[in-house]
Amino acid sequence: MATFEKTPGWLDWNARPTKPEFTVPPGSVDAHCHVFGPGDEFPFAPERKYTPCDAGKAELFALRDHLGFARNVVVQATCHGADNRAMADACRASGGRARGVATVRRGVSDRELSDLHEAGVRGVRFNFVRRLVDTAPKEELIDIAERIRSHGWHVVVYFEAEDLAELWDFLGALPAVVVVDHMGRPDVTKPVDGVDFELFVRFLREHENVWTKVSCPERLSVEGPPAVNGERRAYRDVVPFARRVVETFPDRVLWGTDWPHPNLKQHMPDDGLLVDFIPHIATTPELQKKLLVTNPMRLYWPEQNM
Ligand code: 0GY
Repeated sequence: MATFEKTPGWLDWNARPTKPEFTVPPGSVDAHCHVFGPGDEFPFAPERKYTPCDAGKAELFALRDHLGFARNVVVQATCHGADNRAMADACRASGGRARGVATVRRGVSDRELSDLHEAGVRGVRFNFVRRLVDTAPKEELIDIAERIRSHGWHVVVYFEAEDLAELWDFLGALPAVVVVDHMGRPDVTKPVDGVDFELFVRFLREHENVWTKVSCPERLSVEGPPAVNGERRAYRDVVPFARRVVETFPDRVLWGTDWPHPNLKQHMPDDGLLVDFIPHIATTPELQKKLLVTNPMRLYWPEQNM
């Protein structure tokens, strides 16, 4: 019997994704994905806001191979709080083919940080999305950002578009590379050159240490069509936003599947069809190589000097 009961209405990941038509460049990195448990081995955190289905490292690595990727960046999911064991275990078991992004609290010891680094962790995640976490106070986050400097780690941040103005000064002052999840979650029903998205583009333009993931069209899309039932031109309403960012900041963008896709309510994407979204937002082999290989390698495997 499973130890944990899933949040009602939970959508499980797709166990039979199609093969993408788009062939990703050799050495491609899925730079945003998670592991969930399995709960019997790595219990979910008491402070979690949702309880997912299990989604372990073996299934993640099988998906990596099926989609044609070489590497993963496993981002600590909020359902595990600051207990990084499942994520670190996946990194350790990957044979050097996965790096990680951890969640840590202020009391984290130097020894714990060193152990995480040794497992493959190269960043911490600061989460400002209220439905997912009770966000830590900014002084605590500044403290953590200082502590990770000696390891050369970066900071991954997740926030909603309406919070950017308030977070601008705080994020802009972080003493590290800052990677914004999912383009800061734009409202794609608004114009791509409208005030809101312009603010996000300006944030990247004015801060050369800020990168972003052009990921999660399945969360941002309003009109779709979704990446299901063979749809190879999915999430067309998100394309102009992601394409603008890729073309404006080609050296500061990352892409990831977001497998196993927590908290989706309407549909679960077919990850093969999701990969077919990539050539619509990175339209040349040069842009595709930067997005999928050169940029993530610079950030997560800098010693390999691509
Ligand atoms: C994502 C998005 C979400 C969740 C998490 O750690 C998480 O729980 O990141 C979300 O619900 O929007 O990037 O996986």
